[in-house]
Amino acid sequence: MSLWKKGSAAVLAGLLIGGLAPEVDARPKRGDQIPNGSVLGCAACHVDPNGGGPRNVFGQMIGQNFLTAAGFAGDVVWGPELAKLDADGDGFTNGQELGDPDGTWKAGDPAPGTAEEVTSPWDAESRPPEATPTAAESSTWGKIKSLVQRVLE
Ligand SMILES: [Ca+2]
Repeated sequence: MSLWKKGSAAVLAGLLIGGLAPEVDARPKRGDQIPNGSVLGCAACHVDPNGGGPRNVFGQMIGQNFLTAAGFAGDVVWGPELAKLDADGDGFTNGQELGDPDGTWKAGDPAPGTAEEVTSPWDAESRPPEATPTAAESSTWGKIKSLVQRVLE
């Protein structure tokens, strides 16, 4: 192995050990910085469910505007502002999908809602279930009323 190759290998090893490894170790903390983050794991923000690599639309939203600092040292700023946005455009806010519609949950608080109700804020096909219609809404009169409302909108 030439001196150049040895040097390159050493630099590469240094990058892998010193540069990338801490990043991989450090970021799982962010799962504890969004409500029900433990339900979704790294997939909450990353395309790869094991974490690292490209971010999904929710992760991009956080990376662009809701970190305390750039890079892996930054913490997620969860609150009303991020909760009211709809990263995947499915009509449900990030907060509704994560069980904290008002964005009042704080890191360290018990997870809001139930794990079964958590949906993916990066996936427009994953949405909270529609509210079950009441008996009145299911009646013929209720259906007519809802049709009229849709026409008027
Ligand atoms: Ca969704």
